Amino acid sequence: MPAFTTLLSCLTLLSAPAARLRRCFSLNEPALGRLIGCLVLSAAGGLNVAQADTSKVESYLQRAEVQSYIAETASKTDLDQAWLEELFGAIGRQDRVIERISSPAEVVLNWGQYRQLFLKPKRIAEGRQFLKENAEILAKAEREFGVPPEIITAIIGVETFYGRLKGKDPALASLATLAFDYPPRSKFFRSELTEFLLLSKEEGLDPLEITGSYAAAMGVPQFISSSYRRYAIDFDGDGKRDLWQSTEDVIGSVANYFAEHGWQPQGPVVEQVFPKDMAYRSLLRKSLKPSLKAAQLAEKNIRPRTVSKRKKSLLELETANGKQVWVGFHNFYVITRYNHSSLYAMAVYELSQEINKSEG
Ligand SMILES: [Ca+2]
Repeated sequence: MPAFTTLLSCLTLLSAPAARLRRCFSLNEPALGRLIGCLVLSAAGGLNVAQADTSKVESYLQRAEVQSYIAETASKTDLDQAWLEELFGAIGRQDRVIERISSPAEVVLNWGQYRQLFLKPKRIAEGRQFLKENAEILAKAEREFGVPPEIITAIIGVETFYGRLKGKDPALASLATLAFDYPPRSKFFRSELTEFLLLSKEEGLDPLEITGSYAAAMGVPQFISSSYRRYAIDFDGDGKRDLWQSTEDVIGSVANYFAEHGWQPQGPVVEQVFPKDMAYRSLLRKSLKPSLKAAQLAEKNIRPRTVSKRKKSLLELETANGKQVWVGFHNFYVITRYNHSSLYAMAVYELSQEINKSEG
């Protein structure tokens, strides 16, 4: 039932995996656009997602550019040429990855729709559970990195539904496909491919066994390879950084990621404001980076209750009931370092607030 499989994967896409949605936004490829693509595929008889294209395609080792990549990588790093040849001989192009990264952006979700996807009762309830079960580790992470338990939990909840949906695409083949068969982002993915190979060697992992999102975001917190190498930590002290199995490593690594990106302990995140007129609109900026001083906001009659000396940003979010206006503080910007989207940061923040409330 290939069509059914495809449809199922589409429905899963809508109901849960932030990992995929996240990629939708960070790679400028809205979820609904992809959903529509999926539905068109399934209506047409589709392709079997579960058994994607490995049998008929040529291996990457047969390609001249891959051979030069291997030679170059073996000379620039301490990765062994024969090992690389063996790996690339075992993998081929993943058409599904190309389809997913290049499907057209037909519909963009507004804040109201995006919020609905992530602020469901189940995700909130499981977040409270996660917070309770991991209270000690989360407290330790807060002591060491200054990042509150509910923010770490919300990231994990939005990314993979607390580790349940970590992605099933073969990471090496996906990265090779994006590096060698997707020219618009080949530079970035070639670099990630090398990072991935180095990571596998450093952590003693079999590159052919590792799975992740189609863009090879991996483990419970969905770190891409370069982030894994740079920011993952061994928080349970067993000598390995394991973002698949060790909840302690996952919590410590997310906290470390935030600390390294400048999270301000006890700092404000975001506050809704209620302007009386539209004058604020001249302060809206494309960039996520905070650039506004309190005086500039006050000039347009925006006076958040939260006092912060650091620069702020102003957000205008669409919902079914009209526009909302929010002031984003420095920590809001830090959340967007995890995924470059203000909607993502809003979802993480609101989920963190919800799971922090006591039940009932
Ligand atoms: Ca560990």
